[in-house]
Parts: sequence; C-alpha cells; structure tokens
Amino acid sequence: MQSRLASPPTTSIADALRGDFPALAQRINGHPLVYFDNAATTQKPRAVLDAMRRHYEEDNANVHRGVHTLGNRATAAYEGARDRAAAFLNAPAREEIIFTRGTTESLNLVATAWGAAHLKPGDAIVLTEMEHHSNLVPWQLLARRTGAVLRFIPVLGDEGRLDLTGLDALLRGARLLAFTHISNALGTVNPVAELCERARAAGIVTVVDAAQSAGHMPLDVRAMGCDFLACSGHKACGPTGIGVLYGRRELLEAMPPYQGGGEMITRVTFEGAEYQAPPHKFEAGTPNIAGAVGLRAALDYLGQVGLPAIHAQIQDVTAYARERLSEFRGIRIFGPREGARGGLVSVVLPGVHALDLATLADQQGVAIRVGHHCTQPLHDRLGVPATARASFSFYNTRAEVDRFVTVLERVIRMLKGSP
Ligand code: C6P
Repeated sequence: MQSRLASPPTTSIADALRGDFPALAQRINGHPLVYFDNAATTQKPRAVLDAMRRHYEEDNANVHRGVHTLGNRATAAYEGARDRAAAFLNAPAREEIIFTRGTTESLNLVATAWGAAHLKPGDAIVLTEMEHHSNLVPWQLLARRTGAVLRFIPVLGDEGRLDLTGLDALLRGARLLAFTHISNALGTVNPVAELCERARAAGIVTVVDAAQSAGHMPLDVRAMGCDFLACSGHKACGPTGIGVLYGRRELLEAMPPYQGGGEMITRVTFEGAEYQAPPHKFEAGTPNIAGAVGLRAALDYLGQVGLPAIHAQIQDVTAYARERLSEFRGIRIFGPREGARGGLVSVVLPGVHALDLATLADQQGVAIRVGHHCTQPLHDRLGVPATARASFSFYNTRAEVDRFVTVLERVIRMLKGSP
C-alpha cells in the first residue's frame, strides 16, 4: 500500500546518527537488530559510554568530601551534570535539581517527603487512569499511611485521551495532582500546562511524570508550570540508575528529608541532626557519580542533535508505524489517532497471543515489549490483559517499520497457520 504520509527526507537524522550507537549494529538470531523497545530503555551513544569510561579511568573519587585533585574533579563533574540537567529542563535554579535513581525514585521521594508533611486523613490525591505503577503505587502507599484518598481522571476509549469534563469536581478539595506527560502504554500526550494551571488556580501541587517525554521533546518546567517533574536518564540515552527530580525551591525547602545518611546533613549529634539545604538534603549517601557523568554526556548529545529534530523524527516514524499497522485486518490500535502522540504504538491482534508474537519477532531480530507495561489498571479499563508495543527513538527509521510489518505478517501466518 502506498503511504498517505509525506515521504521522509532522503536521509533522516536516524540514518545519520545510527552509527553513534554500537548496540544497534548487531545481529540478533541472524537478523539485523530492529530495536523497538525504547520506551523501556534507549540504547546509548558512544559519547555516553566514553564519558563514563573516562570518568572511571581518570577522575574516579567520591564527591563533596576530598580535598584532593580527583575528589575535586569528580565533584566538578557531578555538579556540572546538575547544571546541565537544570538547563535541560529550563529550571530556574540548579538547587531545584535532585539526582535520584530514576523516575520511580523521584516519585517516591515526593510521595514520601512532601506527602508526610502535607497530608491528613480525607485529603484527596488526584491521578489519571493511565498512570504507570510508579506514579500510582507510591500514592497508594501514601494514602494508606495518611488516610488520604485517591481520585482518578478517566481515560476515554482506545484513543486514550483524558476526560477532563469532570476535572473541577475531581480537583475540589484535593492537595495534589500527579499525572504522566506521555502515556507509556497509549502514547497519549497530556495537556501539561493546562492541567498545571487548573491545579495551581485551585491551590493544588502538581507532579509531572516525564519518563516518556524527557529526551523526546524539549521540556520546560517554567512553561509547564509544574511543581515537581520526574524523569529517568536511561530513557533519554543516558545510563540506568540515574534520574532527576525537579522541585520548586520553596516546596523542597519546606519538605523533610527523604532518606538519612551522609552528605545530607550539616551537623549530627547523638540526639538529632541538622540538614543541608536542597538539593543535598535529598541526596543521602554516595550518589551515582558515573551515572551523572553519563547523563550529562547524554543531554549534551541530545542537545547537539537538537530536541526539535529528535521530536520530528520520532513523530514521523510513529505516524508511519500506525499507518502501516492499520493494514492488519481486525487489529486494535490504542492511542491517539490524530495529532501529537508519544513515540509508540500498542496493539492487539485478534487470535494472536502477545507473548507468542514478541517471542517470534525476537527470533527474527525485532525487539518489542508485550504485557501490561506496568499499567495494569489501565489495561483492566481497556479490557485487555496485554498489548504488543513498538516504541521508537530518533535512530529508528521507516525502513525498520517496514521490516517489523513484514515480520509481523510472517509471525501471524505461523501462528494462525494460514497464508
Ligand atoms: N516505563 C516501559 O517499558 P523507571 O523504571 O523509574 O526508569 O521509570 C518508571 C516509569 C514511570 N513512568 C512512566 C510513564 C514510565 O513509562 C516508566 C517506565 C517502562 O514502559 C518500564 S516499565
């Protein structure tokens, strides 16, 4: 079938940049790798791998402690990464950037530290029905500890947009609104600025889960108007084990610490402790220094490529994938049909078990994810136990989508035993 979409430029940024990612060059089960599991984690460019290796070979030391040269270099690298992350998010101040293990820990930090100080029985926390377990379970735990209650913004049908018609009622009397920027299961892009503005007008604190948008598009916490934002380095070409929590300074200053230990104190006696100011108050113990170095290299790399160009490439490949997949008879495709969408397509194929599909696709070199993608309540709402998800980065191409479609056709023939 002829694509209705405009032809891509003769050479896309994907073609130009794929060579920067060593993992993409390999063959899997005798086939060139098609890596379509980027929503789970992205591959890493050589610049990130080199920066981390160089750090361990030349600058390795603990931070904020030593007066020796390596300690000073490590501290400069770690704090330099904080500056880079602040610029990446357009945060007003570097002190508003806390390094964590990733989105999950960032969200748990807010739920634990902010929640403990602010919630009382009966207070409402508003979430959406499309949240990843990382932006659901910490709030459930908090609700159990404090007696707060959870409310949910509904998701509309398979297109997966939020139903905002009852938002005012849901926000009434609430203390906090936490929601994902981009759904990892549907690809829905939520209207962050609008949601934050409406919450702010009602005096409600906002938390944005940017796990799926960081590294995919320019992010600007000032334009979003959020109070907190969480993201992971590993979904934005950085290493695993490092993430960021942005928090508005006044809120961070008023919050108790998350964990206790070295580095987060100014003075300790047997009876008690005085704490550092943010961000150090929230970074107990030796941090992931090499991870921060790798994250900085990743953000520099993304900056050099250009986030608008990255966004455009991901949009193009996603729209193309959605169009090609719609050729399959009876396929159920989730997520927005039109307009902005995240870089993924989730589907259910009639009569094809998602796990079989992913296993057979892998045998032909194609990596996709199947299951509930850590959004089990959403899948309950959609009435499906599992979907098959192809998720894209800017190094993916339309040609890879074509290969994926060919592999799918073959897999379906094998599973159904029909031509
Ligand atoms: N989603 C996926 O395959 P961590 O694991 O902390 O880096 O990120 C958690 C997380 C939070 N929110 C959203 C919207 C996410 O997509 C994720 C991670 C992966 O969809 C792994 S389950």
